[in-house]
Amino acid sequence: YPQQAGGQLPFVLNPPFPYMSAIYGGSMAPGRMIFIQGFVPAGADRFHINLQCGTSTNPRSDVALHFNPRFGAKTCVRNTLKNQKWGAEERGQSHFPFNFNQNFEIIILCEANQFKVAVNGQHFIEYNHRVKNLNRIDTIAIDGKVQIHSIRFQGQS
Ligand code: 9QG
Repeated sequence: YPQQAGGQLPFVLNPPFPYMSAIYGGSMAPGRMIFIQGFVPAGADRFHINLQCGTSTNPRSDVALHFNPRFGAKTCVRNTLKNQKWGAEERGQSHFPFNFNQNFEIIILCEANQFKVAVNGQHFIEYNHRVKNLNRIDTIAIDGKVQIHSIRFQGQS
């Protein structure tokens, strides 16, 4: 992979955790994908992947996509944080694709009007953009009870 100004690479192996980093290429854009490979430890309660608008914790940056598997409820909550307030949660799902002691691969694809999320090679959910200016979505953050093995960025804008 070519080294970019700033030293960022489109592939990160065994990233520091909790993880917060710039989205490779600058921001989300239609056609861009993020591949996240990880592992759910036994007894995990929850983890989340945030695609967000900056790195600020106080006040909190807007979160365009909060993707939040919860193992108690076996539900994957999706939401957006705007002006430090959560909106309406989306919880619809055909199945809960995560299990204790199992590896997973999450693919987040950005399209013009929505994100599409696949888990383990199978389409899982769509999420209509609530942060409409995709240029603002420049940061990925991951936290909670999960191990992250790799993060890879793909696709041109
Ligand atoms: O609980 O739900 C998603 O709608 C909240 C959680 C919050 C989100 C949110 O407390 O958790 O999952 O970033 C957060 O604030 C996290 C850790 C109604």
